[in-house]
Amino acid sequence: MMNIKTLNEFILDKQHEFPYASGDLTRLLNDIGIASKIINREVRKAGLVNILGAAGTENIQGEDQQKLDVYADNQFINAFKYGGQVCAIASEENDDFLAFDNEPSKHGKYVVTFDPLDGSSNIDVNVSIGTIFSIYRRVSTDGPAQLEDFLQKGSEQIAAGYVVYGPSTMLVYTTGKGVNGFTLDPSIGVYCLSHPNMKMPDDGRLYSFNEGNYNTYSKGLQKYCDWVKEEDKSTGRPYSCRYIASMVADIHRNLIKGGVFCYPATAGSPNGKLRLLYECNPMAFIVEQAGGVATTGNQRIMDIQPTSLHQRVPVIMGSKNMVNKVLEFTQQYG
Ligand code: AHM
Ligand code: MG
Repeated sequence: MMNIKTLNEFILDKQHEFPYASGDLTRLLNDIGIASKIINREVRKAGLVNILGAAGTENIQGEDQQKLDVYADNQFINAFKYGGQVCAIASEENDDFLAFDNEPSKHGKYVVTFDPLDGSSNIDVNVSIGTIFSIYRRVSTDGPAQLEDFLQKGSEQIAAGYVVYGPSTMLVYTTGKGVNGFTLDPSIGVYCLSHPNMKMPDDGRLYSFNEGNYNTYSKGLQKYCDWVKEEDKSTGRPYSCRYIASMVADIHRNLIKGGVFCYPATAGSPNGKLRLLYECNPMAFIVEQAGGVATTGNQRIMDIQPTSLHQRVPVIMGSKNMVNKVLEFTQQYG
């Protein structure tokens, strides 16, 4: 037998870590893996859309072409709707949450929030994009799921993860017991454990800010952006700027190499750009589980009490010492 641990085997092996586990979470995580492989197949054809038919038109087989983010959204909704474990979902693509009324899913004990295809500006230019998901236990007791099921703090997450569609496709997830990464072997269509027990370095030399917004940053962040460019041997400065504009890919790289990612409040978006429920909380859970820090600048991301589905929050996350350095500047200069 080859020394390969597949995602399915791994999830099953871990089931015993949860007392009274019924296998529901195991099935749910497996469903997410399958949906992500279907999305991956479409993402890999993205550049062919002009040949096969543009979004909103029919391709040469007479099938409707959907925009990739809508396609990904539908794949996940169907996976959850017919999976049986999830009673309701909320996603970036839908204004309101969606409570399933079919058997057996309407009795599912979980709700899921997700961003089906994040970094959408990168789809058309063949640059990495990602999927982000977050799983909670429903808190309402009967009938269809309620808004309160979704407005739970990030600290209540049962599991979270992301898929990055890069040169290879990787699924990274946590259930609160460390972070593990799986790479899709496209030849056999199986995710294989490639990055066991991922740990974010405490230090790094990469900073991931959209510095085009510099003029609208707070004084403290401007000072930090100036500081990273100074020459200083002892701290390895100047640091390198790395910014893909796909949150998943930026944080994935920083998780492996060490770095700090920031999407702060700007003049145009006083709460930042990124959404708490399906972008910041799941990525914060992963980052913290890997030993990093995720904060708004004033508060731990996962301690925020959400007030609405599509709420935005400023975010600074990454290597512990790098985030703390940013906070030194924001605390000193505001
Ligand atoms: P999207 O949900 O519309 O794709 O936007 C989210 C993305 C993040 O992946 C990324 O971190 C950010 O937007 C980049 O924004 P900007 O182009 O303003 O730097
Ligand atoms: Mg998004």
